Amino acid sequence: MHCGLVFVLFMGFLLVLEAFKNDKCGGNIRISSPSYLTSPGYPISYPPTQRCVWVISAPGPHQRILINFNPHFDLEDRECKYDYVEVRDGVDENGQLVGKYCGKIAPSAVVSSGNQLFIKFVSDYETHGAGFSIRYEIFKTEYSRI
Ligand SMILES: [Ca+2]
Repeated sequence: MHCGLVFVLFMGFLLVLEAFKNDKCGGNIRISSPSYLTSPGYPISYPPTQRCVWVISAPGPHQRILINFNPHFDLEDRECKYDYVEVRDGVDENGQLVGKYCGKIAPSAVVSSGNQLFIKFVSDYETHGAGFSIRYEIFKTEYSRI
Protein backbone atom coordinates (compact mmCIF):
# COMPACT_ATOMS: atom_id res chain seq x y z
CA MET A 1 0.00 0.00 0.00
CA HIS A 2 2.68 2.41 1.12
CA CYS A 3 4.97 1.25 -1.67
CA GLY A 4 2.23 1.99 -4.19
CA LEU A 5 1.99 5.57 -3.00
CA VAL A 6 5.77 6.07 -3.22
CA PHE A 7 5.67 4.66 -6.74
CA VAL A 8 2.91 7.05 -7.79
CA LEU A 9 4.81 10.00 -6.33
CA PHE A 10 7.97 8.89 -8.10
CA MET A 11 6.18 8.61 -11.44
CA GLY A 12 4.70 12.05 -10.88
CA PHE A 13 8.18 13.38 -10.23
CA LEU A 14 9.43 11.83 -13.49
CA LEU A 15 6.56 13.43 -15.40
CA VAL A 16 7.46 16.84 -13.99
CA LEU A 17 11.10 16.31 -14.99
CA GLU A 18 9.96 15.34 -18.47
CA ALA A 19 7.88 18.50 -18.79
CA PHE A 20 10.84 20.69 -17.91
CA LYS A 21 13.56 18.95 -19.87
CA ASN A 22 13.45 21.58 -22.62
CA ASP A 23 13.52 24.31 -20.03
CA LYS A 24 17.28 24.75 -19.79
CA CYS A 25 19.05 28.06 -20.23
CA GLY A 26 20.94 27.48 -23.44
CA GLY A 27 22.81 24.56 -24.94
CA ASN A 28 24.07 22.99 -28.12
CA ILE A 29 21.34 21.19 -29.99
CA ARG A 30 21.92 18.81 -32.83
CA ILE A 31 18.64 18.16 -34.56
CA SER A 32 17.71 14.52 -34.94
CA SER A 33 13.95 14.98 -35.02
CA PRO A 34 11.70 18.05 -34.68
CA SER A 35 11.62 19.28 -31.10
CA TYR A 36 11.47 22.52 -29.21
CA LEU A 37 13.34 24.77 -26.81
CA THR A 38 11.84 27.30 -24.42
CA SER A 39 12.96 30.13 -22.21
CA PRO A 40 13.37 28.97 -18.57
CA GLY A 41 10.05 28.87 -16.71
CA TYR A 42 7.94 28.89 -19.88
CA PRO A 43 4.92 29.17 -20.09
CA ILE A 44 4.57 30.73 -16.63
CA SER A 45 7.37 33.27 -16.29
CA TYR A 46 11.10 33.52 -16.93
CA PRO A 47 13.47 34.38 -14.07
CA PRO A 48 15.43 37.65 -13.87
CA THR A 49 18.98 38.19 -15.16
CA GLN A 50 19.08 35.39 -17.70
CA ARG A 51 21.49 35.10 -20.54
CA CYS A 52 20.86 31.91 -22.46
CA VAL A 53 22.52 30.91 -25.70
CA TRP A 54 21.41 28.03 -27.87
CA VAL A 55 23.18 26.88 -31.01
CA ILE A 56 21.04 24.64 -33.18
CA SER A 57 22.80 22.53 -35.78
CA ALA A 58 21.51 20.33 -38.54
CA PRO A 59 23.63 17.19 -39.05
CA GLY A 60 24.15 17.62 -42.79
CA PRO A 61 26.38 20.45 -44.05
CA HIS A 62 23.81 21.43 -46.69
CA GLN A 63 20.77 21.13 -44.48
CA ARG A 64 18.91 24.22 -43.31
CA ILE A 65 16.93 24.81 -40.15
CA LEU A 66 13.34 25.96 -39.80
CA ILE A 67 12.16 27.48 -36.53
CA ASN A 68 8.63 28.44 -35.55
CA PHE A 69 7.67 30.48 -32.50
CA ASN A 70 4.71 29.39 -30.39
CA PRO A 71 1.99 32.11 -30.52
CA HIS A 72 2.14 32.23 -26.71
CA PHE A 73 4.99 34.74 -26.73
CA ASP A 74 5.54 37.34 -24.02
CA LEU A 75 8.69 39.29 -23.25
CA GLU A 76 8.93 42.69 -21.56
CA ASP A 77 8.21 45.21 -24.29
CA ARG A 78 10.47 48.24 -23.92
CA GLU A 79 11.87 48.36 -27.43
CA CYS A 80 13.67 45.12 -26.54
CA LYS A 81 16.09 47.07 -24.38
CA TYR A 82 15.83 44.87 -21.28
CA ASP A 83 14.41 41.50 -22.30
CA TYR A 84 14.65 40.02 -25.75
CA VAL A 85 15.26 36.94 -27.83
CA GLU A 86 17.67 37.29 -30.70
CA VAL A 87 18.06 35.03 -33.72
CA ARG A 88 21.24 35.02 -35.77
CA ASP A 89 21.95 33.16 -38.97
CA GLY A 90 25.19 31.49 -37.93
CA VAL A 91 27.04 29.88 -35.07
CA ASP A 92 27.76 32.84 -32.75
CA GLU A 93 27.27 36.56 -32.05
CA ASN A 94 28.93 37.38 -35.37
CA GLY A 95 26.21 35.71 -37.39
CA GLN A 96 23.87 37.88 -39.46
CA LEU A 97 21.09 39.25 -37.23
CA VAL A 98 17.72 37.88 -38.33
CA GLY A 99 15.74 39.62 -35.61
CA LYS A 100 15.62 40.82 -32.02
CA TYR A 101 12.20 40.20 -30.57
CA CYS A 102 10.12 41.21 -27.54
CA GLY A 103 6.53 42.13 -26.71
CA LYS A 104 3.54 39.87 -27.14
CA ILE A 105 3.51 39.14 -30.86
CA ALA A 106 5.32 35.97 -31.84
CA PRO A 107 7.91 36.49 -34.59
CA SER A 108 7.39 34.78 -37.94
CA ALA A 109 9.18 31.60 -38.89
CA VAL A 110 12.89 31.71 -39.70
CA VAL A 111 14.85 29.52 -42.11
CA SER A 112 18.63 29.50 -41.78
CA SER A 113 20.87 29.90 -44.78
CA GLY A 114 23.45 27.45 -43.41
CA ASN A 115 23.18 24.47 -41.09
CA GLN A 116 23.38 26.46 -37.85
CA LEU A 117 21.24 28.98 -35.98
CA PHE A 118 22.22 31.05 -32.96
CA ILE A 119 19.54 32.02 -30.44
CA LYS A 120 20.12 34.26 -27.44
CA PHE A 121 17.67 35.12 -24.67
CA VAL A 122 18.34 37.98 -22.26
CA SER A 123 16.30 39.27 -19.31
CA ASP A 124 17.16 42.02 -16.86
CA TYR A 125 16.46 42.20 -13.14
CA GLU A 126 12.80 43.20 -13.18
CA THR A 127 9.52 42.84 -15.11
CA HIS A 128 9.04 39.39 -16.55
CA GLY A 129 6.78 37.69 -19.04
CA ALA A 130 5.82 34.16 -20.00
CA GLY A 131 8.75 33.84 -22.40
CA PHE A 132 8.88 31.93 -25.66
CA SER A 133 8.88 28.47 -27.14
CA ILE A 134 10.60 27.59 -30.40
CA ARG A 135 9.96 24.49 -32.45
CA TYR A 136 12.94 23.55 -34.58
CA GLU A 137 13.29 21.08 -37.40
CA ILE A 138 15.27 20.44 -40.54
CA PHE A 139 13.91 22.56 -43.36
CA LYS A 140 12.54 20.28 -46.05
CA THR A 141 12.86 21.18 -49.70
CA GLU A 142 13.11 18.95 -52.73
CA TYR A 143 16.73 19.96 -52.96
CA SER A 144 17.75 19.17 -49.36
CA ARG A 145 16.21 15.70 -49.53
CA ILE A 146 18.91 14.49 -51.91
CA1 LIG B 1 12.71 42.49 -17.70
